[in-house]
Amino acid sequence: MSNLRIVHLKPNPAGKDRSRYRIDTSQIVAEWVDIENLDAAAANLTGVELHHLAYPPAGGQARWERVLGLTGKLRSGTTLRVHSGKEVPVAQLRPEDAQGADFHLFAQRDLYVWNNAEGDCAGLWQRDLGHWRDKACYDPLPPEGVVLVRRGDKLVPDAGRGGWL
Ligand SMILES: [Ca+2]
Repeated sequence: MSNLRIVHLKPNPAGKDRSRYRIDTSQIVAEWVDIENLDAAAANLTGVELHHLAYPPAGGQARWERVLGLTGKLRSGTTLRVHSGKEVPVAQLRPEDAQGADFHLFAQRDLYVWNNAEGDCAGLWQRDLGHWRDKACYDPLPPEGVVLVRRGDKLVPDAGRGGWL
């Protein structure tokens, strides 16, 4: 089993426009998740889907919802960043959204993905084999502008610069 791991997630970009009717492109791509291949060999991404927990508008039980399907291979030790929103050139990303990843993919929908109020989980579903490659969750109300980092099964605010990354 390969070691494909959800390592960082920025669910609540700084300065986000909270109107549901005006989507700001530079804000939406500032929401992202990093997937790293920690294995010594390349990881095959074909058949792997990124999912998150969606909550019905009327309330009730959260369910897994597909964000997008991945394809291709991820080389050993490299990181793929999946941004919410439609594709923009990497040069147009803010520095903090461009740096720290080797490859950038976009969910290609004008929708924020990662829940703020309810918290959320990121999951890598291996569709053809019917099992999870990895899963990690964060608590409700993540701080604005903060990159959550992986600790065990959770994504949490970084306790201190440099110590863990
Ligand atoms: Ca969000």
